[in-house]
Amino acid sequence: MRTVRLLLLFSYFATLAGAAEMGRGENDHRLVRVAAGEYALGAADHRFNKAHRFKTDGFLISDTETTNGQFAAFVKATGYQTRAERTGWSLSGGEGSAEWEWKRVDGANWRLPFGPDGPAAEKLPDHPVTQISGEDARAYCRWIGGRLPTIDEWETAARAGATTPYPWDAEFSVKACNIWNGASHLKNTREDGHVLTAPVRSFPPNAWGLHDVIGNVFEYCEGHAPWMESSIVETRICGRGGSWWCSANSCHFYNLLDIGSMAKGASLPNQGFRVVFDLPAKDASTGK
Ligand SMILES: [Ca+2]
Ligand SMILES: [Ca+2]
Repeated sequence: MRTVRLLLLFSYFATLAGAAEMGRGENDHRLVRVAAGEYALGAADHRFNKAHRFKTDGFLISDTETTNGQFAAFVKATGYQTRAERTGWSLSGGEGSAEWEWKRVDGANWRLPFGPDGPAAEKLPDHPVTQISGEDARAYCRWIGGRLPTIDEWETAARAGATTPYPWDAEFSVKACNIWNGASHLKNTREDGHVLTAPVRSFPPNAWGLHDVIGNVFEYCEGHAPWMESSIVETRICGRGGSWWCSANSCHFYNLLDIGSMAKGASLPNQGFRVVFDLPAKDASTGK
């Protein structure tokens, strides 16, 4: 069934022209096609993500972070249990926390990202799924026939042709994405309208139709950040774009340049992912 539906999807894309077009994929993922080509990434003045060119044969990428509803469908179909469910706890935190304060919360997992006293994912099907480890995200991607984006694929799709630090401009805009508003995590000033995660597509998309590449949840990516020592490559997984938890005075990675990382077995309430699908060989060779 999945093969047939994906073939139909690819046929649909083959009739379209342009750098990025939208189609519908498995499990209600709306997919943006990134055309084959060479893209300018990084910046000359960035400490780690230097200006460089990235060549791709093209790929499809979901227009939003994977949602609670989509992850629930995966769990229903497979019986999958996340690492946090197996261990019985995860790290969590929110308003009222000290900077960088993640506490062990018993019972916190993707169903209850802040533990039994917090909001339930079941009631928030259009919010991004969180409290999943890098391995949990990879398991979802394998199930659906896709994979996580690489660091450079993510930046290509997130930039959508922009050469600025943000998809919309060179300057940050508080109304353009969901990050942490306020001088500290003791109090959120709520300027962007969301304290924790926001429903996907709450903010305007980038030029190719991707929502929330900046903010909402960090997005797992494959590959090694330039600053990663070989000794930690096997134990960590990269994340990009910042999240609802990121503020100007703490984790300021809500931009197109910075590359974060975390222990690949860990999970947090601000970490999620989007899915990439490779194009069939014939499409990749022609770029159509
Ligand atoms: Ca916010
Ligand atoms: Ca995001």
